[in-house]
Amino acid sequence: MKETAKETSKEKKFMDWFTEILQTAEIYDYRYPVKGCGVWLPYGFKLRELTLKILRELLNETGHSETLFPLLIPENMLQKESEHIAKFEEEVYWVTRGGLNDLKVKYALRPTSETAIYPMFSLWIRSHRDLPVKIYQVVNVFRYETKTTRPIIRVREVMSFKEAHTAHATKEEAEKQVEEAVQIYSKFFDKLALPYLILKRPEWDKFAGAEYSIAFDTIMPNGKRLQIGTIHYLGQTFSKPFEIKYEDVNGQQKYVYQTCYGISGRPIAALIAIHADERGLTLPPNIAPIQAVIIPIYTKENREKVMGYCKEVFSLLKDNGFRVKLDNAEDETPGSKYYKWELRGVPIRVEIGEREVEKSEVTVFRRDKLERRSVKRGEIIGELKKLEKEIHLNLKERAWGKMREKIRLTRTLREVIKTVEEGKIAMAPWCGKNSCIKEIENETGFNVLGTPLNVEPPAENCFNCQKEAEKIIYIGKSY
Ligand code: P5A
Ligand code: ZN
Repeated sequence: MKETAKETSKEKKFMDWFTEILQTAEIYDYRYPVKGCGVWLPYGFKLRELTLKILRELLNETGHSETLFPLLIPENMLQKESEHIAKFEEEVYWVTRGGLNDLKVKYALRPTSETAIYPMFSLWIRSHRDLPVKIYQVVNVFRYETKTTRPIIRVREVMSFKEAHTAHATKEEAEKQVEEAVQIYSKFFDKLALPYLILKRPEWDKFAGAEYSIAFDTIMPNGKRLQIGTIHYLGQTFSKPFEIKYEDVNGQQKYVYQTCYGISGRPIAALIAIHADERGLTLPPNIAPIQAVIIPIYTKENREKVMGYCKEVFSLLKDNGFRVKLDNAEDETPGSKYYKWELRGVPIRVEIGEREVEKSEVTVFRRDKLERRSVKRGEIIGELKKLEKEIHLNLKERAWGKMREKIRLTRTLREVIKTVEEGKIAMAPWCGKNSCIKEIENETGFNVLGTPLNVEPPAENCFNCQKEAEKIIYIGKSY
């Protein structure tokens, strides 16, 4: 479907801004000479690492074990499950040569790791006592994306792909695992102060090989949906071709039930775009590489006195577990330092000059609300800890508010189209029949995003066929 010129230029403007800010804030440089590949810069790497740490903790504390599988997948393994290969075929990179020799068996660069992990599951799982298996890995995956590539959002080498894979004795246990994954991912996105919709994807948008897929979607500032995580119930789709069997308590051989779920770098793209303002990024304190930056303001005469005090405050913050930086660069004005760290999203700035030293206090500036206030020296730690919580809460509430503003309840197809064309996401009562909405994607170029879980049927008629509605459906533009 063709986008109108106006929409294209709006999208281009947003992407230009996004690409530019990633670079100037020293997060990610998209100028690498391979399409769809970019470089995580030191500051961005730290942000990525802190984000990863949160997810690792959530997975570890719920009984997932970290593993590491090879990058290469032999062709016959990748092809073992027919639906899976049918969808991934056009996105796979192949290794066909080793040095000077043509390889007898081609190797795929993993586009995801089901077909790397499940042959090993079939060796490891023998008895009901081996179950459940809950593992995850953090790896690079390669997808020869045919849609327009975008920095971090749609790349061909997905870095830090966090994928979990589980195996269970029964369908019930596997579906319980899906629920646990929904809880884990909800907590994860809450910690990034990201708003989300949890939607069951329509039949035609399921993961390759899944019985059903549940996705976390957020809405970018330009109104487009960005999928930031997915959870798939696989049933026995893979366990049968891969022969992943166990002996139950009665000595019978049974196929396991499986789930898998994954998150890429997209949440970082989302939190950068969603929390940003005209001055640049605003990072939630729990993942900010620098949580507080101290800026000394001095003249030739009082330099030593001010710097001495700054160093004391620096040590105080450091000793109390803050990720703190004292910006003591000589050749920059305080103003240009403010500008630099605001752009990079440092949530708290501590300004120290003659006045602060004399009064034994500091001036604290919060990045999210752009507000300043004085804090007594003896109260710095308590106040800054409190402030971090306030900033997190404010960012989270502001972002949820902005997302809600972008969703509109619509009752007719005309309203749906109007809403989405205005750059919003439409929410509509729907009869629940795929045949009713199947053509909408082709006719409008919009995406059917899915239905929310556990929502009562609305007492209204389907926006399209006017029959009784059974579900709510979300429709919008998407990355
Ligand atoms: C779940 C983990 C899977 O691959 N296998 C293992 C399952 N699901 S998925 O939906 O295909 O991908 C998981 C998440 O990765 C993000 N993603 C991408 N991010 C950036 N660039 C890409 N090219 C890309 N492709 C997928 C999506 O956010 C998805 O939720
Ligand atoms: Zn209908």
